[in-house]
Amino acid sequence: MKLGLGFHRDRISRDNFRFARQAGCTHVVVHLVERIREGLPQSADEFCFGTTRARGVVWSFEELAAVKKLANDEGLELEAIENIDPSFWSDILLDGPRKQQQLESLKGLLRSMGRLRIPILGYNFSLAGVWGRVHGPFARGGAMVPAFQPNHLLQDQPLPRGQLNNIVYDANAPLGSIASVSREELWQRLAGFLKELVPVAEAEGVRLAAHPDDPPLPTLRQTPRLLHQPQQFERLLSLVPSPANALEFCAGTIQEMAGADVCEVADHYSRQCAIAYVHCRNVIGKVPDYRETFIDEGDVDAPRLLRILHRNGFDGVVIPDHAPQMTCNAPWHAGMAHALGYLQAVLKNL
Ligand SMILES: [Mn+2]
Repeated sequence: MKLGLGFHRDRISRDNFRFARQAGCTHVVVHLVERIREGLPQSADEFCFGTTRARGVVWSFEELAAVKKLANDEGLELEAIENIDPSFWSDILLDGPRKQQQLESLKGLLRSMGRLRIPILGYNFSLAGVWGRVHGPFARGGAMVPAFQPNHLLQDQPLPRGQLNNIVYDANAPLGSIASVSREELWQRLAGFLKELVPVAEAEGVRLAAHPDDPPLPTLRQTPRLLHQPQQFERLLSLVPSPANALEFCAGTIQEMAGADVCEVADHYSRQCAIAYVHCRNVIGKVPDYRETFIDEGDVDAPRLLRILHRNGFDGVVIPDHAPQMTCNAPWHAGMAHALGYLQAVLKNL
């Protein structure tokens, strides 16, 4: 198993890649969605991640090549691109008129990734996305982390038009909320997406890796969520059986699922070789009331989890996903260094 670190676009830099290498990483994962806070429409609430700068034009071969080169220059491999910009697939998620055009663009992205040997595209087939969490000093010693707290009024706030995955992709969208969609219809949309993209991914040697819905509630913002219970991964995998139809195994989100034991889930899906890569973070509690924690405490027994994955032959990349922000001049870096040191020790002693 290999150690990696994930970077949002604004953290992709030579120094940060060097930091990852120094902390023992051999791999990196990048989020390329460029989110800005300026120009947010009135419909955006306090949880909104921002507006995307992309206008539906997928990341170019040259852009991906530059990120890969930066990683390689620092002795790192680029393992995955994590998350699809909402402007790339708004009509795939919403079944809009530009769906086919967007599918073709995403096939182009997979071809670029294949040429560059970037092995994984992580995605979250979700309308509301990661939304509604509060940030506070809820972890050990008052370290800052996200938490989710029961609030039914909040959870039912409708999803405004022009927003998907908790990002504004069309700041000029008309007022009002998105058209309602049934759970089965959303499964059909996911099936359509996979039927088009999985064969291309397979031919290119790229794996599509589905992240579960975080928070894992059955519905959020009046929209259904498809991956909020572990057995739903089975349905996803059976839609288009292929090594290229795989999971982004988020230990934290899975442990947050009602009734789920993340070690059992890891055992089940790693036996099927369905796991493309792992987010290893920790959490206390379950939906609708949980908070993130340091990797060494909480409900996920990370050493046991990683031993199970190892025993079942998983040899991919593990990244910390999120880590509590520690009180110092570099809260993100300190939190990640702590998580990476812990994971490195566990991986050396499997
Ligand atoms: Mn995750």
